[in-house]
Amino acid sequence: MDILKQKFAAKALPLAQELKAFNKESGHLVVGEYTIDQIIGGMKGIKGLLTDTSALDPELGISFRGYSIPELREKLPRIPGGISPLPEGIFYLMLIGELPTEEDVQFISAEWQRRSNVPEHVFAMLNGLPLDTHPMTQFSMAILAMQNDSEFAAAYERGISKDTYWEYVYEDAMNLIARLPRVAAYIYRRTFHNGHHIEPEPNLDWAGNFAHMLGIDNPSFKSMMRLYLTIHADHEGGNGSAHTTHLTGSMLSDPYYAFSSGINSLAGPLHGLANQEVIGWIFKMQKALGTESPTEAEIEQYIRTTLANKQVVPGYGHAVLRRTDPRFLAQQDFAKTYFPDDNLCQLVWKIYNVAPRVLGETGKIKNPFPNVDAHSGALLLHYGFNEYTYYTVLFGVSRALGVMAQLCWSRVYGLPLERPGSITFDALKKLAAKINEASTPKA
Ligand code: HAX
Repeated sequence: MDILKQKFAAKALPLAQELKAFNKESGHLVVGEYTIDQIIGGMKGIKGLLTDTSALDPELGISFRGYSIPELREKLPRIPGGISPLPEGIFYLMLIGELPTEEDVQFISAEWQRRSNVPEHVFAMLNGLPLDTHPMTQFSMAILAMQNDSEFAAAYERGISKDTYWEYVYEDAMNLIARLPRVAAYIYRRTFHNGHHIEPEPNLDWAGNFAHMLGIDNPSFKSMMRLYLTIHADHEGGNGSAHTTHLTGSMLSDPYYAFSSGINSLAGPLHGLANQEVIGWIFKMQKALGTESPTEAEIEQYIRTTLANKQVVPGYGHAVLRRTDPRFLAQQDFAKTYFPDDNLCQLVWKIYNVAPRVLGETGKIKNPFPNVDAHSGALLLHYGFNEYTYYTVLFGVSRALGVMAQLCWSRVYGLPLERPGSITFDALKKLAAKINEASTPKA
């Protein structure tokens, strides 16, 4: 058993016992109530999932094991002389529940390098796909194509005790995360660079090696990628990609199946694909207005046109957040520090000056502030990374860190399959009538 796995076992096994005892003692306590609007409106606000890796506060934003993004930018280990945290560190924090040391992240970097070999058949499968296959489709298919390597599926087939599920899920999670940069870079190079692939560099960290294989071997880009892959890693358990991964995994589908389905959820324009949509929307706005640097008045007009056409302004709004996303602010801070004069970043900040007021005036958009996706494309474009239909794959590579750490916890906790109940419209109407009748004073 590797050292990280030993630490995880030492931390998680006693907590799994504690959770069982806690549920026995406190399982009957009522946590909250929900409304018909929540049933119809996507269960928002109903606390129905157990997730330890991160927590989301509507006002404060995401915290990972209690640490905010600004704290993590300061406290997580970096490469020597580096300016951004290493994603290895956030994975350690989510898995173990404590801040890692330099040695902890070095161990994970080395371990992911060791496990990073991608089977040839995955590349052959990708090469068989038309070049216009969306990068997210390619990504999801490549993850699924690795499923035949699942140690969990093989062990389950042999017959294993429930108590050991987590051990195999851990191995799959580590192998899967280790392979993703190679797979994702391969998709990028085959789709946009005539299949001129770049060999991995074994001495680099996970994000640095990914940047290298993408073909943007620039130290500042590598720093940006380390930050990018850290801040997109997790957003508590209820978001589309985390929830889908959890749900699929709860059926004891192995981590490859589970993560591939999570990626399919991330590919939706209301979720991760919004990072591609934002840049598409900005380019359309620049074209429609005939300028690369529209004024705030022109931006306002374009937002109003978007709304009048019954389309969303991508990068704005959130199902939980009610303030500017700290992940947006971290990216803005990076750009303001390292390339304050970048034209597109300045345009993103100008939109931020205008959009919250205009969206707020509609009276129906619950959160008129920007989310993570409003900024990320502008950072990438700064480095000439302009193939924006690829951007959601970057998000997906990062999201693996959170959902795989959580999957390890779900199996060690022995969480059962997720299976909420549903209700018909007819039954809901009858229920509402009964509640209304009971609350109407008798004449
Ligand atoms: N532009 C226009 N209309 C918006 C809007 C926006 N940015 N955000 C919300 N609305 C609309 C909704 O479509 C909804 O309209 P209807 O009542 O006509 O159906 C109404 O305002 C109320 O929505 P809400 O309760 O405020 O928001 P939801 O929880 O239903 O949806 C979304 C949250 C993020 C999906 C939504 O804000 C949206 O569509 N934003 C644009 C797409 C986007 O940026 N998605 C990425 C979100 C972050 C993420 O997951 N990243 O991966």
